[in-house]
Amino acid sequence: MTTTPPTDAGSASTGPTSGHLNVAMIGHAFMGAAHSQAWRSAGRFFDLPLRPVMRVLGGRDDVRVRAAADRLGWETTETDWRRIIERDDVDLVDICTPGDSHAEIAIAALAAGKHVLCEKPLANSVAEAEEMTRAAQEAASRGVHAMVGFTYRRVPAVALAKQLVAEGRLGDIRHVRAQYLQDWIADPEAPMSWRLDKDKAGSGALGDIGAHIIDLTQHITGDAIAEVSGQLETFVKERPMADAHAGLSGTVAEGAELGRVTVDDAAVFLARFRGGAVGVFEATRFATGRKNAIRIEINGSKGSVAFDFEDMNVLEFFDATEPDETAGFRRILVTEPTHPYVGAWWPPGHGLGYEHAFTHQAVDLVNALAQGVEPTPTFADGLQVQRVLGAVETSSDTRTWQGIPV
Ligand code: SOE
Repeated sequence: MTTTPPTDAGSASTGPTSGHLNVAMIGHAFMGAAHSQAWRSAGRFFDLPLRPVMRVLGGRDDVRVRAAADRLGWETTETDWRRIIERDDVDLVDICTPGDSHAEIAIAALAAGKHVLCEKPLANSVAEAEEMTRAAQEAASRGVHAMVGFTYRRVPAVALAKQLVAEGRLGDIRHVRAQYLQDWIADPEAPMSWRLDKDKAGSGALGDIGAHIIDLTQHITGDAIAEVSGQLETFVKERPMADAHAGLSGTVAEGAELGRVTVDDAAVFLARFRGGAVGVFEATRFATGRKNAIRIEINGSKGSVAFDFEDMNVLEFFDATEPDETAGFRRILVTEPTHPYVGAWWPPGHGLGYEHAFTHQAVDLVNALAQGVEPTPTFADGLQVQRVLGAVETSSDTRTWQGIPV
């Protein structure tokens, strides 16, 4: 099962250029909106072998899910995700719910023969991620595929950094320096939300944003973290409860009770990579003034790259093989049509934003499915990141270095 015949052609699909990919999405908050715009725009800016059709949106509250479907462009709605995976007119299930439901939905969808795109982190625990990976591997043998949404891989400057490393322009990698800095809960009065509840989210800054820099650094370097020594901290232990459907900027109800924060506010760790590089990682929601600063610097024997998402159309590159007189970090404006993904968009210098990486993710997923190849990052990649997250937590609890099983 991969394609559905196009309804307007009135006959069975005759090849990869004529089919549709019927998408169902579950969840319609911040990530749901980001994924919706990706499904809307992917086939309009990129030449795709299958046309994504936004068939059905899932959400628990009928009124809210209908309003979201109208706003975001979905044809129909369902209030029970189980009905979604039973539908014959759904080829792919896009999971944009909190982490506590990822495993159950993904495993059931794969068993029902639906491809799956699952938001990061893959799961709330290593055990769940292992189960999901087993389900994905079994499904792959039936031609049904699963992908985890480490979206920032598809930012053009990040893709260019990976390309430079793969071409050997950095030589042997020695240092990995990675930070993911936000400040949306630095104010102790910022409301309690599901992202601060361990049962819902699995962990705090560590899993929500630390997972991104773990994935990004491993992706760019092509290497894997071998061991970690970590420290987690929760600065604000109780917060006023938010309105029921609060997102990142939720509001506090009048006279709200206090709720207990059960996750980390900040996570820092040292890492050793299998290839010999050493790494320093920091993920926090308390870096006042930093809104979404994903900063990655990688130093190799022949050069370095540096990236900051708050200036996301730029990649800094230092080529140590150039003469000392003229060598220096250069700012590459990653907006040329020859840069990864950029050719489908605007003329040089016009720049892309946060949402474009989600579109690129949808494009790569559709292309992989049409070609019958495994889309990446796979659930196995998501599991490996989950193992690093688990090791950082154990390390922080036990004050010991922890190895990451292969
Ligand atoms: C919240 O911290 C969040 O929305 C993350 O969950 C996303 O993965 C990241 O893209 C932006 O910040």
